[in-house]
Amino acid sequence: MKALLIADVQNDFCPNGELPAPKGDRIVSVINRLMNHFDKVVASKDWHPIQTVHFDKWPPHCIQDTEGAEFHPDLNFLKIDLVLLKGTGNKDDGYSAFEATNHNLAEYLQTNMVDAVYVCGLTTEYCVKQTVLDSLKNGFKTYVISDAVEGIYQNEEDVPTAFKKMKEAGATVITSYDILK
Ligand code: VGL
Repeated sequence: MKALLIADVQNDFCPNGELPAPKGDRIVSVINRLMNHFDKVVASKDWHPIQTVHFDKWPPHCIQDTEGAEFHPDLNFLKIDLVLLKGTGNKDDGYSAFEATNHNLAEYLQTNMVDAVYVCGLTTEYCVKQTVLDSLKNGFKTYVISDAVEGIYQNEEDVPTAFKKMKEAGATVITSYDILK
């Protein structure tokens, strides 16, 4: 079974949000088209309390129950089977969807006989990268959909470096075309 794992396609990571990927909203229509091609679709949300050590490093973003923490309004959330909340404590960064506190993602995937995980979403250098690395550690065949992710680009080289690390760890980089064709 194949799962699409959508990382953090939330308002605060999109243009006009508190911690935007400059082109974050570009990937929403791509992701919507991909959803029908998978047995399971899971989506993570960064879901922070107002006070957290995470905000020592970052401007406050994706605060629980705020507009900024909602999915981008165009994301087809009706197709999402499971929503994972991460970064929910005040002492964790929660970059990886496998650190979700409301569900055990690895267990959910195993229970549903998923052997291949396809990761897309925001942001390439943080949540996407960390989720891909954890997916590999959990033994899943792991793909990154390169035109369905976007970065924050604090530093120009962070995105290429993230792709390099994911590949070195064993991830396969593909495009949405490889799935939709
Ligand atoms: C993220 C930067 C800061 C992410 C979270 O989920 O990708 N990026 N906090």
